[in-house]
Amino acid sequence: MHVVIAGAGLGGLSCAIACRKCDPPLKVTILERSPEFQPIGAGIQLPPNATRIMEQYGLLETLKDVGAVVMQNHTLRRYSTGEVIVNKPLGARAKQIYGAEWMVIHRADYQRVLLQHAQNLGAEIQTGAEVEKVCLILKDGQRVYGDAVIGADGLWSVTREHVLGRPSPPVETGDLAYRGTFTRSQLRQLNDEKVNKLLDDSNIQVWLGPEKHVVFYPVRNGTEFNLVLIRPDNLPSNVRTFHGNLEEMKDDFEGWDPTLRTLISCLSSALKWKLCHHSELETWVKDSVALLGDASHPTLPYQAQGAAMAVEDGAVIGFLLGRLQGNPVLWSEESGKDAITTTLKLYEKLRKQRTTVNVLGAVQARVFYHLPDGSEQLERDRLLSELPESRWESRSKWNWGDAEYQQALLGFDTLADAAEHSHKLFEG
Ligand SMILES: Cc1cc2nc3c(=O)[nH]c(=O)nc-3n(C[C@H](O)[C@H](O)[C@H](O)COP(=O)(O)OP(=O)(O)OC[C@H]3O[C@@H](n4cnc5c(N)ncnc54)[C@H](O)[C@@H]3O)c2cc1C
Ligand SMILES: *[C@@H]1O[C@H](CO)[C@@H](O)[C@H](O)[C@H]1NC(C)=O
Ligand SMILES: *[C@@H]1O[C@H](CO)[C@@H](O)[C@H](O)[C@H]1NC(C)=O
Ligand SMILES: CC(=O)N[C@H]1CO[C@H](CO)[C@@H](O)[C@@H]1O
Repeated sequence: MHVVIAGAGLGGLSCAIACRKCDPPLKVTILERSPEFQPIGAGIQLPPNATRIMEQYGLLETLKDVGAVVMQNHTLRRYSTGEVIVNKPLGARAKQIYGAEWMVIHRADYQRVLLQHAQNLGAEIQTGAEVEKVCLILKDGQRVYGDAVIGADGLWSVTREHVLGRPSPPVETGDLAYRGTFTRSQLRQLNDEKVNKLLDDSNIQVWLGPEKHVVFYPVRNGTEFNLVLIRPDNLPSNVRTFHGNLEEMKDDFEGWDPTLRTLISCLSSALKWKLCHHSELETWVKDSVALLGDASHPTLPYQAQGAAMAVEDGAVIGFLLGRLQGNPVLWSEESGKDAITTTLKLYEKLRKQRTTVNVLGAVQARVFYHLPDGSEQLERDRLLSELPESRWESRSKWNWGDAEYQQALLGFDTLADAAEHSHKLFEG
């Protein structure tokens, strides 16, 4: 079976690895628009169920070798003082409860590791190959054939248009993100005791304020740090990314924790990203074409699940297509088309409900993160500060603090789920 994947982002590469890991492996061709892989992006989080997939790919140690850092706590702070509202322990607890650690990494390092692994396993990658129409014809006129085509071409997917039969651009959320990084030595030079403390903790630090929040964590084994500032969108609607204006950023966060303001002053550049998402698409699959990742369910990044969901999607597709290829009754090159559609429809069914919960959860997280000062905010901070540091087994009005919600989000075994639900299809 030949699988053609449009897009060598995190989701597309995960899909390629899963397809090559099947026994026997599927033939995989990845078409990537960019002429070369550039170290684009900043920090990205790998919550437990993404690290779990990486463990199944045998890549956990490799990721650590290129600088992934295990997070010990998720710390929420009050924007104006930096005072800790609550500290949710991750570290050994994440491993114990969700079966895997919570890590952070630079996106470029993550992509490089997945790319290398996909290539080592025999996936073929064509760069400078921009998919224009799904049949598949490349911009330079070349035609590519595949038994299955996976649209892993991200937020502004063209395969999405093919699947839906009409344009369906992502929807502006009203928020934007500034993203920048600095080196440890840059921050050390500040000689600021509070900044040094932040550098020494392996924590995801979040400052919560009205309409805005800020996230800070290490990448590249703590030699660099990632800062994300979220605020109401003020980019024109046709602009997706733009150079951040450092003066504007300082003004935006006037009155916030002086330590945070010190960090912002230390940035030498930042990119401004419009944050888009999509309410549930009516379908992800048309004939032998399926969407994954940001092409099918772009989300606000407030639960750190965008890349995790993409990686999980890819793993499930590879698993299911591998099962199909291994079933001589269902699959033959001449008669397999319908079976591919049925298999991809099963993928859609398995993944759609879960990713919808995440997209909506991220919208709820926005409300939670951005409460204006006042009684509701005081109530939030009080409820959070009462959560028991070590146990975290209780319910909460807010998903972030709700043990049951977090278990459903992070403790879900998507591959076991796929194995269970594909049994009927493949074993009859
Ligand atoms: C450059 C970049 C930087 C990012 N940085 C961060 C970050 O720092 N932190 C964070 O949390 N999230 C970041 N994200 C978003 C996060 O990576 C996504 O939520 C997640 O990776 C979804 O994965 P995906 O594979 O669906 O899409 P993406 O990772 O967006 O990958 C899509 C891929 O498809 C390629 N492509 C697009 N159109 C075509 C076409 N027509 N033909 C062929 N190829 C095409 C793109 O070049 C890209 O390689 C970034 C995304 C991108 C593209
Ligand atoms: C990461 O940094 C620590 C020190 O902070 C060091 O002991 C370790 O060897 C480093 N790991 C890698 C893979 O470079
Ligand atoms: C981080 O979490 C660990 C346990 O996971 C705890 O012992 C430690 O005190 C926490 N540190 C900080 C700085 O929050
Ligand atoms: C897909 C995946 O790896 N899921 C894991 C999520 O976490 C649970 C533990 O709660 C594991 O059992 C799953 O394997």
